[in-house]
Amino acid sequence: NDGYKLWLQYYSIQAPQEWQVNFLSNYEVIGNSATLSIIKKEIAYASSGMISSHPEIKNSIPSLVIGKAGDLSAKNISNPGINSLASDGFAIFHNLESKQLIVSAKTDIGLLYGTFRLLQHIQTGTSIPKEGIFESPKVQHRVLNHWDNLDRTVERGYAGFSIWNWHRLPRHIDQQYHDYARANASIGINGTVLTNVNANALILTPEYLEKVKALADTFRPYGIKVYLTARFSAPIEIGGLQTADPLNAEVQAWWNQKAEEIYQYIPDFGGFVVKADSEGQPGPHNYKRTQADGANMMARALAPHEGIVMWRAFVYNEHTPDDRHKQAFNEFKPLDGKFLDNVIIQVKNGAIDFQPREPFHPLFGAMPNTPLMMEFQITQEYLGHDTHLAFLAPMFEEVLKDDTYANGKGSEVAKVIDGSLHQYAITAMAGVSNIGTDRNWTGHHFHQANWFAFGRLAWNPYQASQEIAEEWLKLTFSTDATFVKTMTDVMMNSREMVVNYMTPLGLHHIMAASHHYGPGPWVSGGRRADWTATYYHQANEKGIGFNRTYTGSNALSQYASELQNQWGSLATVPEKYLLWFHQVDWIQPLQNGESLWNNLAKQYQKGVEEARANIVTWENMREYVDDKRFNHVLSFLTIQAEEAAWWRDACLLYFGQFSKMPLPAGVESPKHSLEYYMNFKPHHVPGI
Ligand code: BDP
Repeated sequence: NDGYKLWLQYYSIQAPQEWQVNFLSNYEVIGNSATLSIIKKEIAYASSGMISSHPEIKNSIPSLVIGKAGDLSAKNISNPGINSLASDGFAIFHNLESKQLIVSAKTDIGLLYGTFRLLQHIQTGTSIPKEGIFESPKVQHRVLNHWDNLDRTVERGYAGFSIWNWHRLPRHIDQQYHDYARANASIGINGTVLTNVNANALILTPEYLEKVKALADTFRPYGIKVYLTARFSAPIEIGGLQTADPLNAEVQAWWNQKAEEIYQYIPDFGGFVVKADSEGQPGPHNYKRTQADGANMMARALAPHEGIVMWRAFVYNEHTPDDRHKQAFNEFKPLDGKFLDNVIIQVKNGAIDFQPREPFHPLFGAMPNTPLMMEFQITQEYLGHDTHLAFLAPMFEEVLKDDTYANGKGSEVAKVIDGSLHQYAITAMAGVSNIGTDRNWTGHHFHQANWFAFGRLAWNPYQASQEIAEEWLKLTFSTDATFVKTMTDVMMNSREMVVNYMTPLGLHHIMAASHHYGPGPWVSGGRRADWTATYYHQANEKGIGFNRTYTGSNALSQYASELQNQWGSLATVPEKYLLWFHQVDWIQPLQNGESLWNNLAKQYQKGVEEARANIVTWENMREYVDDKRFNHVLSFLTIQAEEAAWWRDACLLYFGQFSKMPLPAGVESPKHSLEYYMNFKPHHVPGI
C-alpha cells in the first residue's frame, strides 16, 4: 500500500454487519449524468473492496436508494428535511414505509457528497442514526490554493512537483486529475485555485486557458470549480498596456475583456485570487490606489459572469515602520464596506505568517461590512515541512473557536467565517495545499489527514478535530479500537509537540531564513528586518519576547477590549501567547513558580521527549498497518525526533547566551556548540 488511495481505501471489512453488506449489494441510483456515473462507479468500487469476500444479500427491492428529491417523489419517497438543504447539502435517512435507506439531495453534487458520506459510515462501521443525517455545508466556497508555478515547482511544496502537467495539457488528461477531484469531492471541497499567489500572467493567455479549460472540464462532474491567481500587472505583461492602474479606463476594459474570454473557455469559472502589494508583488499601491480600487476593478469584470474575487489581506511591506503584525489591519479596516459584493477578503489565520501557533488575525470581527474568509496553510512551511508529523486540525480549531468579542462574548472566528456573525452574503475557506507528485500525495502519510481535516472544517468549521482524527484513521488504516485510540492521541498532541520543540510560550518566526526549515533564532540583518528572527524574539540580557502592549507596538489595540485586558497583562495572558505579546525577564516566575528560562528550556525538552515517544508508540502499531506505510512513517518519525533535538539545542544555546542561566535539571546538554548550529546548512532542504 503506497498510500495513493488516501482515505478512500475501501479495505475489506473483516466481519461486516448485515447493513454494511446489504447497502453495498442492493442499491439503486436513479438517473443519468456525469456525476451520477461517478456515484455508480464509486459504490461499485467501494463494494468490491469492502465486502467482496462476503456473500451478497439478495433482496427483492433495493435496500439503498440514491436519488434527487424530484426523482424520489415518483417513487413516493419524500422527506421534509430535504427542503431545507442547501443546493449542495445532502440527506441520508431511513424510509420507514419501504424499509430502505435513502440518500437524497437537491442536486447531483449533493448526492455525490451524500454517497461519499455513506460510504465512510460503512467503512468505519458507524451506522446511520435513526433520525438520519441532514447536512448542508456551512461555508459556500471550500477551496484549495495551490502555490504551483507553471514550471511545476511548488512554492512551499514538499511532496514533489506540481500535479498539473501543463506541457501535456490539454491533450492528455492524467488519471490523477480524476483521482484528485474525487478525493476533494469526498470531503466536500468545491474549488481549486490552480496557480501560485505569486502569479505568472501567462496563465491568463489563450495558450494556458485551453489547458485550464481541460482541467475545469475534468473537475466539473465532481463539483469542483477552477479559479486562477491574477497578476495585477497582467495588462502590462500580456496586454501590452503601459499601466495597470485600476482607475484607468483601458486597464478596466482589458480586465473586462479578459473575463469575457475566460468565461468562453470555462462558463463556470470561479474567479480570481489576488496577492497584491506584498512581498514584491505589484498592486494598487504602485498607482497610489487602495486595495478596494484594485479588488473592485476585477470584481466588476467578473460580476456579469457570477465570478468572485478573493483578495488577500496579506499586505505588508518593509517601508512601513510599524510592527508587521499591524499592517494588514491598518490597510483593510478603513476600507470596510468599500468593496463590491462579489469580493471577499482572504485573511490568514494569524497576523504574521502561518506560525506553529498564532493568536487569530485581528481583522476577524473587525470588518462587519466586508466578507472575510479564512486562509489556512495545509502545507507545513513553518512546521517541519513534510517530515514532521503535525496534525493541523487542532490548530485550525483553536483559531476557529477563538472569541473575537466583535458582538460581545460568543463571537467566535467560526461565526465570522460561516457568515453568521455579520450576515455575510459570501463565505469561503481556503487551504494552501500540501499536495504534490509524491506517490502518496503529501510526503508524510499522516499529512493526508491535514488535507482531509481542511475539507471537513471547511464544510463545518465547528467540527471537533478529535472526531476528524478518529474518522481519518479508521478510513485510512484500521478501525481497531486500540489503534484508533492510540494514534488519535498521537495526532491530537502532535502540533503542540511541534510548538514545544520549535516555538514554545509564544515565540514565533525563529526558523532558518527563507526555507524556514530548522532553527534560526540568530537570523538577523539582510534585506528586511521583518524577515529576521531577531525582529520577532527581541532577546537580550534582560529577557525575551515582542512587546505588543501599549508600551510596545500596541498591536494588541487591534483586538477587542476584552482581549486587550486579558492578553495585555502578564498576570492573565495565556502562557501560550506570553512572548507573542510581552517582553519578559528571564527570571520572571511563571504560573508554576519557576523562571521563564526554566520553563522555556523544559518546554523544548518536552517536545523532544514527545517526538521520541512517538517512535515507540508507532512501533507498537506494526500489527495494524501494512509494512510499506508503516516503515515510511517510522522513518519520518525518526527524522522528526532527531530534528526536535536539533531545534532544542540550537535555540537553548542561542537564548542561553542572553539569559546566562544554567539548563534546569532534566534538560539534556546540547550535542554541539552554538557555532556548529549556526554554521549548519542543510543543503538538501527544498527551497534553500
Ligand atoms: C509566506 C511564504 C511565501 C508566500 C507568502 C504568501 O513564505 O512563500 O508567497 O507567504 O502567502 O508564508 O503570499
